[in-house]
Formats: sequence, C-alpha cells, structure tokens
Amino acid sequence: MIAPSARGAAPGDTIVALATPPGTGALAIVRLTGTDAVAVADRLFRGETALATAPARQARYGHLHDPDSGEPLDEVVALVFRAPNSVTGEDVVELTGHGGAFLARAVLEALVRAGARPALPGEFTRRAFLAGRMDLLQAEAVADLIHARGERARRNALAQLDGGLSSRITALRTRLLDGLAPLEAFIDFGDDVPEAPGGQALRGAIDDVRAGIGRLLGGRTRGRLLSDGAVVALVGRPNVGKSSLLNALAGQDRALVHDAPGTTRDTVDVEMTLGGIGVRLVDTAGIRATVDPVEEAGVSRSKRALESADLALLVLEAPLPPAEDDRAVAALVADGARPLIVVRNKADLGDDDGTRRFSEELAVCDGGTGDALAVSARRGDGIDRLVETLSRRLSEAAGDDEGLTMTRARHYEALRRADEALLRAAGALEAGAFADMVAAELRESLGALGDITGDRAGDDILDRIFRTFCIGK
Ligand SMILES: Nc1nc2c(ncn2[C@@H]2O[C@H](COP(=O)(O)OP(=O)(O)OP(=O)(O)O)[C@@H](O)[C@H]2O)c(=O)[nH]1
Ligand SMILES: [Mg+2]
Repeated sequence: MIAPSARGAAPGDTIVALATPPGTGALAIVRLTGTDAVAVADRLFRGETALATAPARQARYGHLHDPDSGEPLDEVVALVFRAPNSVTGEDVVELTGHGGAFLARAVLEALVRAGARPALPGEFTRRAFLAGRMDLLQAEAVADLIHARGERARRNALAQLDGGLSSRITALRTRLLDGLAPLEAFIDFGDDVPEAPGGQALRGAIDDVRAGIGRLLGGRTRGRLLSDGAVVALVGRPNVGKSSLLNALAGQDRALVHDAPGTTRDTVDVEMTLGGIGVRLVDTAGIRATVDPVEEAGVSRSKRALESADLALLVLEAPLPPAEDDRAVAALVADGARPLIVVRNKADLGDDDGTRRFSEELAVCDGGTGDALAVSARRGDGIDRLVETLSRRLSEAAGDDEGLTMTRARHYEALRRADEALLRAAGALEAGAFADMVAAELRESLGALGDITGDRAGDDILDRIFRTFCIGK
C-alpha cells in the first residue's frame, strides 16, 4: 500500500449513489462518502439520535424525511463509518432502505438537495485508490470481479484484489532498487567510492527482474481468456452437422439446420461458460470451393472466424470416408496456431474406418491428446464427453490456478516498457557505459513497473480506468 501523500489529497466533496442494482429488490443501499457525508444524511435522518453522534459501525434505525417538505420517505437502517476507517478513507454513510426503483430515486434526489453530488462511475473506488486504501491493480480487480464471466475470472480477480499481483510487482521493484542503490551512491558520491559497483551483482538483478517480467508476460493469453472469454469456432465442409452441433452444445435451437449443403452463410454466435471460462461458440459456413458469390463470402467469414479462434472444433461426418473438402479444411485448422478438437458427427449412421483414422491422425498431430470424438448431434450421443473435452482444453489454455494473471492491455504495455528499459540497461552495462546512463534506464524500468500499480497515474489514466466502472462502485 502506498502512502496517500504519493497520490495527492483525496477530493472531499460529498458524493452519493445507489450501491445496489437499480430496480425492485428486497433492499436498496444508498451510500454517501465525503467530508459532509454525515451532515448531509442527518438532514434527512430522524432516529433516536442524530447520526453525527452515532457510534461508528453500529446500525441505527430511523426514518428518512424530505429535507424541504419534511415528508417521510422511507424507513432505514443507517451505518456510519468515520474517516479514515472506511472504504474511501472518508466519512461514509450507508442507508439501507426498502428496495423500490422509484423510492431509491426519491431518496437519492433528496440527498442531492441536502448537499451531496451524484457520484460518477467508479468514483467510490477511485477515492479508495486516492486515499491509498488500494493500488490501481486492486481497483481494477474490483471492476473485474463485477464483470467476471466465469469462475476462473472471478477467482483471478479476487486474488488480484487481495494484492497477490501487487506484491509480485513490488518484489520486482525491490530487486531492481537493490541493484540501483549502489549505482546511485556511486553517481552521487563517486569521489569517495574508488570504483563503480560490481557489474556482476547488477547484472544478476537485471536478469532476475527480466525473468520475472517474462513470467508475467507469458500469462497474456491466459489473461485475455479470463477477461474477454474464449472463442471456439466450429468448422468443416458443408452439411457435416456444424449447426446441429452448435444447437446441441448450446441446448437451444439457435442456428438453422437443413439437409442442403451450404445452409449456413453468416457466422452464428452463442455465449456459454465452459471450464469456468466465458466462451463464444461460433458456427461457420461450410468451407468448400464454390462459385456462388454469397456462399463464397460466407466461406471467407469462416476462415476469418477460424483465424481469430482460441480453439477450433473440426467437424467430420462419421459414416462417410474423408472427402477432398475435409482434407482441405483439415489443412487449414491443423496449423498448430490453436488447440484442435476433432469431432466425427452423425455417428448414429455409422463410423467409417478411414474417417476414424483420419480424425485420430489429426488429433495426434495436435500434441497427441487424441481428442477425436464420435458424436451424434441429432441424438445427443457423446455431447457430454465433448463438453467435458472442451472444458478441459479451455481450462488448460487458461493455465494453472495461480490466480495471478494480468488481465489488461495496460499491464502488458507497462511490463514491456519495463523490460525494454532493462534490456537497454544490460546493453549499456555490457558496453561499459557511464553509470548514470545505466541508472537512467533502471529508473525508467522502475517507473514503468510503478505504472502498473498506479504510483504515478495522472487524472487522464484514472479517468480512463474508472470510466468502465458502474455508478455506485
Ligand atoms: N443422422 C444424423 N443427421 C444429422 C446429425 N447432425 C446433423 N444431421 C443432419 O445433417 C444435415 C446438415 O446439418 P447442418 O447442421 O445444417 O450441417 P452444417 O454443417 O451446419 O451445414 P452447412 O451450414 O451447410 O455447412 C441436416 O439434415 C441435419 O439434420 C446427426 O448427428 N445424425
Ligand atoms: Mg450450418
């Protein structure tokens, strides 16, 4: 955690927002934070005592009245948190009332008339950050937690909120500072120090930190899978049953199925969760050489969908021997660019030996996992096993459960800057450059690492990050 002084004083004006989802519910919580939070709430609150004299963190029962007309608004339980022992580091009041959309709006509006300002998206979390209650990685984890699209993303965000990732960045910075300190001493007091500090120790520190950065950079795919979800493309020649399979996997009649080859033209998406990861399953047009310009456009879309997929599901037709078109599609998917699962559909009509061998060979060239499954989209045979296999492969692609994966492009960009500066520092060291040149690169790298936790984040960066939050967070 970084001292508040490093980030400037928190703005003290009092803001208010609904902390629970808008709409009708059992309860609605309205939250105020700021210097006047208690005074503003007291303009509406009538209970045994005023909130100004209420002990912190103890529920107080009372009623809210309109500050102008005195008309009763709602029955509430009020909680007061006093600075600095609150989530924002300021005085905070939480008013829990009955959950009605209109009611909550009336209370909010009355609190604004009593002197509060409606909060901007993410403004509560931003104040927590400015007060040094959390660093930027943790603030982002709050947003990630709310928007988590699967169990793994949720776990990762929670670990990030706990500061797991922050302490990793801090450890890298400490190691770098240890290397930099003797160098700075030499630059400042060179006259009293006969020789530049040993390049060996510094080199060791640079190598260690670069290795640590490399490990974090290696989690990029994993991070993207967690935050954006995975794209799984169903590909194959026309009429093998891709659309039928999409419907079977999604458990709904989503894509048009027909016995005429070339039925699907546009890609069709279904969102689902597999292996704890949000998945967009994409059905594509059957791939074959065609003279029909519309079908041809569909085939191009299929190829594009395949290129951007994280996993390909190649569909073959079990009862028939492999066709020329099957081999052509197989050549497209088996390029090692992404994991591949081969499915032999229509197994209810038979399982051709040639196609079985062909599918197994393809699956083996994908790393020998042998994920070549016989299924029947029509009867539902083998669909459970296919879901299991998909979940396993996606969960492998999302990596182990360290819960310490960076999920944002911002993080990776900063890591890359830190690494490039270290590379330059190592080069300068090697070339016997002046100590202050090496030190400048090390400081640059330290700064870039600090950007990840938000040590020198300006308003523009904070605006961009907190804009994606909901109001009330
Ligand atoms: N017997 C049997 N027929 C199936 C099965 N799956 C699909 N079919 C039939 O195969 C035909 C083609 O199915 P689609 O799902 O439209 O095939 P597609 O691969 O999406 O075809 P295109 O969109 O033209 O590329 C339809 O008549 C389906 O009813 C299956 O498991 N068993
Ligand atoms: Mg189709």
